[in-house]
Amino acid sequence: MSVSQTKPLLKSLRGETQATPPFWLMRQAGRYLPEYRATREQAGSFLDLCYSPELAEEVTLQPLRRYGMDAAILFADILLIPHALGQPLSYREGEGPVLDPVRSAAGLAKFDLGRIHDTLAPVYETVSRLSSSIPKDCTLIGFAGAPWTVASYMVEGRGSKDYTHIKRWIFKDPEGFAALIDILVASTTDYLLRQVEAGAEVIQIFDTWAGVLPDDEFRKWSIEPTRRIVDGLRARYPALPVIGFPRGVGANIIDYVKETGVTAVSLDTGTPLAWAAREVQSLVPVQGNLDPLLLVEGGAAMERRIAEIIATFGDKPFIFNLGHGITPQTPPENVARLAELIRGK
Ligand code: 1CP
Repeated sequence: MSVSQTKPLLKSLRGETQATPPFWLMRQAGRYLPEYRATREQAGSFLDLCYSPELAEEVTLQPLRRYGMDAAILFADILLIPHALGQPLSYREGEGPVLDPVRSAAGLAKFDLGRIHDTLAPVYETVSRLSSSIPKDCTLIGFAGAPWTVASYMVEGRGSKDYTHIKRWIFKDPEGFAALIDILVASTTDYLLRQVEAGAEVIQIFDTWAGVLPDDEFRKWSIEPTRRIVDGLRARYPALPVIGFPRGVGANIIDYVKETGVTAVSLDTGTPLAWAAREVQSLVPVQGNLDPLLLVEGGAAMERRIAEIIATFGDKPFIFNLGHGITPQTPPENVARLAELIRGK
């Protein structure tokens, strides 16, 4: 049997139940690690870090050296696509990403689909380096944001609390907004195909802000664009495992799983465990869903919840993860404890 068929993460994604579930953590590389902060400083800006294959490879490997996760996730960001399309982007200390907002169909003309790979080439180089430098049982995950979530930053110009501009656009001018989604479906599909060509073994699609959509708009702006991307990937790579993360969508996660064609789904913090085991894990392998703030807090409360999550999902195909990304204030020793508990040590 080849190594790739025995990797624990790939086994779960193929539908195998394992005594010890594989684990990785969303945003596992990042500011909670001192060695990340050092490399980030060396790189200069955050974008410079994303576009420096050597340094992006290094920060991807950092959490693996400490905790031996079962997956490495490419170090990049979901906003590289708007950047590569030509939308000015910067990351400001303490403020997160800032973009020149686009708020009408007329603003889309400046986006140039033909040239995105000139900008994104260093990301493919990072993937290619990682595919030979990660440990042999570790699985390499490539990723992108789902069109809706990426569009939310492109339209709002930053992280938002109320999503006023993007929501008014879909209500006022759905055809115009669909043109933006079309650009994102095409560019994201291409971007992910190149990551797979370079060595990514699994793709995760982050729809972090899917839960902002009203129920009757969810299919059109989250499910459909994701389905088109999954179809585009499978046309070239029929067996490619794809993990979806439609955050905050409640019971609509069932339609998401049935209609997008994802291989597995990542559950957010609020998803009831027993409900998800019955209604979702009966359809596909699940990943999740420890509250990242419980990882910050640590101690008995964290240990209890980890045990509960494993007890609920562990008897079917399962990947342990957080319910959202790790936060910068996480004590590294709590991550070590989490790894110990999952591995049963
Ligand atoms: O060094 C720094 O100060 C920058 C912080 C940072 C990091 C470490 C940003 C800016 N992006 C990243 C890396 C990143 N982003 C990864 C790869 C690292 C890994 O997982 O180990 C991934 C997968 C992402 C994905 C991402 N970026 C998402 C989806 C996942 C999620 O957490 O919801 C989103 C929404 C973003 C946008 C973004 N980029 C950066 C920040 C601070 C944000 C969030 C802004 C907001 O809260 O709205």
